[in-house]
Amino acid sequence: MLPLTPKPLCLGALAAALLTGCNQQKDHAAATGAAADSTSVTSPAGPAPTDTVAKVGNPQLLFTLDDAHNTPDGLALAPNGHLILSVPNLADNTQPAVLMEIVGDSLRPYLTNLPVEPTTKKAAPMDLAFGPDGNLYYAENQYENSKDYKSRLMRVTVTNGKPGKVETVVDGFGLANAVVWKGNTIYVTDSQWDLPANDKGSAIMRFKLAELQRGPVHLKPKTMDPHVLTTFTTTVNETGVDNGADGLDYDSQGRFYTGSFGDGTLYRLTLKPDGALDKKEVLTTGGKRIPCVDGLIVDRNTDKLYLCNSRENAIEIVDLKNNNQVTTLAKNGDTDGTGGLLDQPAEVLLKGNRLYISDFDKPEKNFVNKKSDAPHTMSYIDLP
Ligand SMILES: [Ca+2]
Ligand SMILES: [Ca+2]
Ligand SMILES: [Ca+2]
Repeated sequence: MLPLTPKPLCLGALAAALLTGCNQQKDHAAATGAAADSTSVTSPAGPAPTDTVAKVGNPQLLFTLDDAHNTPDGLALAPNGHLILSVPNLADNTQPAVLMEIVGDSLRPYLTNLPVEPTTKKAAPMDLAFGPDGNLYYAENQYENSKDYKSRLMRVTVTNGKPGKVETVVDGFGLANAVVWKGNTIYVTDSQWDLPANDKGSAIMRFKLAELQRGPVHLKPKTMDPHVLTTFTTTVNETGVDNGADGLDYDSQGRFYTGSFGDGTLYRLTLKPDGALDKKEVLTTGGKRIPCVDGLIVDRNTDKLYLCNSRENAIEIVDLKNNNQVTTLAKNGDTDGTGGLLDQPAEVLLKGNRLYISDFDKPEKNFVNKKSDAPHTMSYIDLP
């Protein structure tokens, strides 16, 4: 893959510049040898980012986004090799949520008219994944807008790489978060699936493609809905966060992994051949205790699990073939994201040897990251 050039020229640029101008600026600069475009702002206002707590690794700047794209989150690899990025704009949701497309080293709009949920009047796309039908599915986090089970699983019909209509395929989630397809089944974490006797609940749900093709599924909140594969309980700590199961992926043996955002517990799930749950284990890790798990991905060539430790502003590697030994790939202090320093990573995606990182930058209490701030950024790390 070609090396990616960070785009400092786009700092603070207007939406129009973000959507159409960054690559042109770069191409122009390259063609003319100009060091900078005179119309661009080259540095953010205010002091340089502090990074006094820790610095491990060397994350690089992938993109700088403008204020209309203030909270990047989910990443999906499309069949054509492009990446799709969700931007729920939860830090400032006066800006409509959108999906964007990463092609090579450029970023462009993909879908800017996502259907809003009728009662919250917001769209809130989180993780996303392409199904075996070639369509794109994304989970919604409406929990920030309503605690009343308004989150959905949505399907974007994709034809020749182009998005078409967007439909609800499942509703009634508390906080739909991560999605992953395995065969003809999509697995979805709900980070706020509470039960009558457990207000610290979360769950993994699963749905067969054929069921989603028959029309919208309506979950039954506060029940063990038949789509629930298994549930979890968050042990609330000094962050006060009770969100549970978050990132989700599976290893080379088909075993699933999820982690709790609120307390950092990592779980391994083994399924029976018929898809029912066989075993649910708490993963014992070596090296360090991870206090918070957001997005994660398993490299099934190596069975190394890469996860976003949102609270500690770090990317951790869990070596599933080596006693779940944890090593920190990258870690920064309280930054604004300038230059690609981590700014509360939420999602990772591996393509080739490049780890793409979304900097969510929307902190909770007692997180290393202290505030949502410009610049809004994506980072990357090229693995050895
Ligand atoms: Ca809850
Ligand atoms: Ca930032
Ligand atoms: Ca920040």
